[in-house]
Amino acid sequence: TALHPFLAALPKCEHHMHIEGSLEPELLFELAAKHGIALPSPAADPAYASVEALRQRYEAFTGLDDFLGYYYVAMSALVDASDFERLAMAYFTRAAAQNVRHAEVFFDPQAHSARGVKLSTVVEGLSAARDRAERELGITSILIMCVLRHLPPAEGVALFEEARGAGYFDSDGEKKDEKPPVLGGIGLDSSEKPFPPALWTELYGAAKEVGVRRTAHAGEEGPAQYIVDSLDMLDAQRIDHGLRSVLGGDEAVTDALLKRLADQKIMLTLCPLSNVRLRCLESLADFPLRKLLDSGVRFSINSDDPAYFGGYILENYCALQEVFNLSVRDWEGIAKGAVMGSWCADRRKWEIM
Ligand code: ES4
Ligand code: ZN
Repeated sequence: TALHPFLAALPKCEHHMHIEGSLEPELLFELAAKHGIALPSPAADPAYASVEALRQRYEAFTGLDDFLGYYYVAMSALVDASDFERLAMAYFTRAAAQNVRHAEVFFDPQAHSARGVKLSTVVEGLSAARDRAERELGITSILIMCVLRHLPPAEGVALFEEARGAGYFDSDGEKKDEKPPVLGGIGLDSSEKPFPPALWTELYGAAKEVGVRRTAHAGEEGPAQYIVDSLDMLDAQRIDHGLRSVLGGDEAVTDALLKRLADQKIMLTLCPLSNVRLRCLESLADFPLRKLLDSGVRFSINSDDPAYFGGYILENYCALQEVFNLSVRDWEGIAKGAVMGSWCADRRKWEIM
């Protein structure tokens, strides 16, 4: 697009990307070889025959759960702290090259502990990358620990208590003597539909009680009511995706919800290329960008799982621009909203703008 250089140069913030979702097929095969980990045989699934075959399979996801199958298999190649550091540095390097100045990054500890990889190993690798990225690339970041909603709620609560007990959260009232805290919030991800927000009240109550910031995936495949419930029952301060709040469906729910999101400055972290690849949208033309802009709801545009969905943040910005042909002022407004909705310190926001 004609605006490509402008969109590339725009100082950007990203709030919705899963670091495990930035594992490119090349690094996946390399790390699997390093650790002698067997991926599914090409006889069982031809997608694992080569980097190219895997990439091609990623273009044919039938929905969220189909994608998640590949996502969880691929992360079996992440074993030691240096793997997580490499993974995250690869993302930060690509993000910084696209003028991302601040990134809020999800990770899924339960997908690793299920394979015997400890929370401390994951946190050690990711926080090393976080420190290096700030020093070497000038990109700041916040790590957000996600709980997998397809697992029992009690296991999510136990994970939260483990992280809190280790002093990992940067909330007020935490002990900050030994090592500096490294986690800036919690999130809720994985398979959405049969796992409603009501299951997660204890986890979110515990996080709120100790001042830990809270976001949650809602309204990706699930209904608009899940967004309402994430606000009412979980006191979520941000909504990941939230697509169903703007997409129509039950207008009695969505009209009131949009007004509430705008009034309370709840940010939606949207992921257009993800929505198309996971068939939440038939095509990008159905992405409700105009309605979002007109509604006054704060939102950001993000990559979700860039290695799987056809691009990083700039590819998401550019793909929207090709379809919607927005003005420079529209884009400046979107980028500014993303800065303002970030969880970094106010002084960092002024630096970025
Ligand atoms: C995810 Cl796109 C999406 N939705 C829900 N959970 C996820 N984990 C990684 N990507
Ligand atoms: Zn996501």
